[in-house]
Amino acid sequence: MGSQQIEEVDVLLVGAGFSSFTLLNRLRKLGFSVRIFEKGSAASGVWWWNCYPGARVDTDTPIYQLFDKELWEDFTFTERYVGWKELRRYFDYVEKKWNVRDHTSFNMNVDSAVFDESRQQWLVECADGTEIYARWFIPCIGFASKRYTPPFPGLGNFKGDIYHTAVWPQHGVNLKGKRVAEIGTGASGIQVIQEIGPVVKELTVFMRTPNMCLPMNQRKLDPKEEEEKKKSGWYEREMEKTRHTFAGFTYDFVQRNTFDDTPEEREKFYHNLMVDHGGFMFWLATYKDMLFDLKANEQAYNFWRRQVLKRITDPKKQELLAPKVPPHPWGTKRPSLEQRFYEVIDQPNVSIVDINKSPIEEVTATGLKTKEGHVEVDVIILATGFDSVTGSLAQLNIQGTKGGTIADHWKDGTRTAMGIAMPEFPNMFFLYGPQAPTAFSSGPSCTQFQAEWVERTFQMIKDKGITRLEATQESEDDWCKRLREEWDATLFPMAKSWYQGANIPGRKVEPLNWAGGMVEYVATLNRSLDNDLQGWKYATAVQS
Ligand code: N01
Repeated sequence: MGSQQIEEVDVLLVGAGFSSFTLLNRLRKLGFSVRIFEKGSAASGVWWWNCYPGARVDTDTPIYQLFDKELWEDFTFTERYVGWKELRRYFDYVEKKWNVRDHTSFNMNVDSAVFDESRQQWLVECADGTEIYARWFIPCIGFASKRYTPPFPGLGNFKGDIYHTAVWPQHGVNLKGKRVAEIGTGASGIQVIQEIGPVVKELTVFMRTPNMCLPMNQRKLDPKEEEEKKKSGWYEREMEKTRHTFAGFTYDFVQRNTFDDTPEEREKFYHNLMVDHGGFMFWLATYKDMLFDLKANEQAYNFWRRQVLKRITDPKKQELLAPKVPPHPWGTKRPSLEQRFYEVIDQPNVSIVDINKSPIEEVTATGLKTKEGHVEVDVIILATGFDSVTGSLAQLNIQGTKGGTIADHWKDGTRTAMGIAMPEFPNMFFLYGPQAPTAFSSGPSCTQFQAEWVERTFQMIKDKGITRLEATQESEDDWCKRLREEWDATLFPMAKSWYQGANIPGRKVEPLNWAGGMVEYVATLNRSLDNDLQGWKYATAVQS
């Protein structure tokens, strides 16, 4: 195809979820032409792909949405923690209200991008051969778009159905009365187990690490009450709070250490967080030393364990799900929010195979074989997660100015400038990706704050007539150093978690998320603009 026929835009956004929607609205208001390419056939990002039974958010209403009064004034969520179906309705609503569809092409699987020095533009190509030139290229593909399937021997021989939670069939799956094997107890696994346990005939959970789940305390929201809250300014106040906390939630660590309180005070405090409030408060609104000090952490684990044991009757399951000795410090792997998980897994039709003791030796035509024997099943559900955080970007063939791809740039370890850009990849930003607060934050908050920074940057691009903007090597070096220091000060390195890539065999184990908190992250981003693009090199139309 001749270059004259290729469409040109100012900005190409990849992925149709929170990040790209908020950017689209901001950048087109500044006068840039913007286009979204989305791989799926509708918007909603991860909620398009992860439509498995029970999939829902772990952030409370009203902060799991775009922070825009024009939007929340006319849309009221019905639950404290929203499910995937309602999120899809929400994205539909935003699409119409913001006229997103005119700017979006669906079923566009971007698989390569090359920076064309002569034009100072990215040439982006999709799997179907569609090409587009974009001066600015912004992948908004999140941290969980490359699913992970462990190479279980014989998986291809299984004659029943196999489903991965991250590509669940859009038409749903009827599991009633079936014998099901479920592998994985991360957020997806926990949600699936508690949802399907009551309807399947037999459920066998193949578990490697118990999840230290927290009660979600889910509830329906009263529409009238929500309207009142909107009128009273509560929604604005909640959204404002997210700007001042470690993880972009509405709550934060207290300014006390664990042993500042007496045992009785501590018990009462923990109870209030975990049992009365529920959600992530026991993780993110607790004593400020919990994720830094092992002794403090032990106190949290012991309280958590006592609560969980009350809900399980089977002694074997008790020890597997809440062992005396924790597999890692509490909260250093993502705790999942559960609704009735412990009661469901305690049911007689649900069994657990500890695959540390009895690894999956083989998947046969009719089931799974371990040292304990052969389990016959009709369906296998893989809730085995993702090549998280870096996998989304590294799987694309995005080539920088020195010819290497992002995967090449990261061959000795992940490197970014402020978790938003990289040297050698000019005119490219990425949101909700590696080395940002990403997995240590509420997604809509993180993307909102990054998008605000991108908007400010584009205002500067417009004002100065910038045609090329690239992070400096010093900026990347500095960020990697700071990122490592923040990480090493915490207990996170002690868990074999996807936070540091340890879930993928052979992958380098390294910090993939910024553990220094949202406030410092946003301040760092803003400092670079306040100091006249410190950490960036740029060219203007006249120079280029
Ligand atoms: O993935 P995971 P996920 N053999 O990686 C196990 C977001 N999310 O899809 O812990 C056997 O957490 C693995 O075991 P182990 C959210 O941020 C949010 O559940 O490594 N098992 C683990 O149990 C979330 O945290 C929601 O020992 C193997 C499981 O598979 C993130 O996405 C809902 C194995 C994978 O868990 C990822 O969640 C869903 C093997 N070879 C997802 N390899 C919300 O609620 C892996 N496992 C918002």
